Amino acid sequence: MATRAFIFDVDGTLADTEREGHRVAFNLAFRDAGLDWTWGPELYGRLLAVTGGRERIMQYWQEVDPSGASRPGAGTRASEAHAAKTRYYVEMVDQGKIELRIGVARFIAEARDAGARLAIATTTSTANVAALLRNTLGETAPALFECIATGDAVDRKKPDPAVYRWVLERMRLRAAECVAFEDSAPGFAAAVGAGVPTVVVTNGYSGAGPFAGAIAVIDGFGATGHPAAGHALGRRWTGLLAPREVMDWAAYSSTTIPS
Ligand code: XBP
Ligand code: MG
Repeated sequence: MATRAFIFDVDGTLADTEREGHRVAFNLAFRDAGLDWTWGPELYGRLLAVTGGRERIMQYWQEVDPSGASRPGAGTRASEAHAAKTRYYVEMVDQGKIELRIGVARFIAEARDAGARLAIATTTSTANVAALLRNTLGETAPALFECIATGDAVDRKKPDPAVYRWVLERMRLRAAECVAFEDSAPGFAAAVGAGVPTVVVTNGYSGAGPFAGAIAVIDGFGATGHPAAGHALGRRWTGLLAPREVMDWAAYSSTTIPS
């Protein structure tokens, strides 16, 4: 089936937001809340297995102080810390501290030229996505995406496929008519769980997967002077990722990936 749309994850895929963005914002919020917690890069990498910032806070709280985490009011405190974290994160993005990954803007422009419909499926909040898009791709950037599905839109976050199903429903597309771009094991599980053929674009936090069934696992989108590399359809691949090439990969792999 021909690819008609590309669905992008945000955190870790469009931009390396986690280590120097979300993590730093969490720590600032903890300080303000009088919580004696500091999430270093390695600990944060482990906590990324829990998707959603508020959920991540509660998971950590349960680990380090189970009785405190079970006390009345703990949930409200976590929500308040998470809201403060969002304010810090948006401030950092507004200050231009987070850039898109190399080659993302090029790929998006080429995808539009190729006639692909574009969407976003992310765990993070609408506020965070809006800030990132307007500060990197410009004020009109949200209009590039026909559908922006965030963690606020669904009851169950990734690795649950709900956010992808939401996008497919809104766009009236079948899973096999789309290709998703994800950077993490929970994100990959969400996309594949909805039957969407997926390209994994790894970063420092991606780990080894499992990414079984991905149509490609590559380390970036690639730009002139910065070729990406990895595997596609089981073969080594290097270069600048092109939308047409991704569409070809998806067509070729459609016989092996269930949809
Ligand atoms: C990203 C996340 C998010 C961010 C924080 O997952 O798990 O929780 O780390 O966002 P994905 P919030 O890239 O798979 O969508 O604090 O706004 O929840
Ligand atoms: Mg991600």
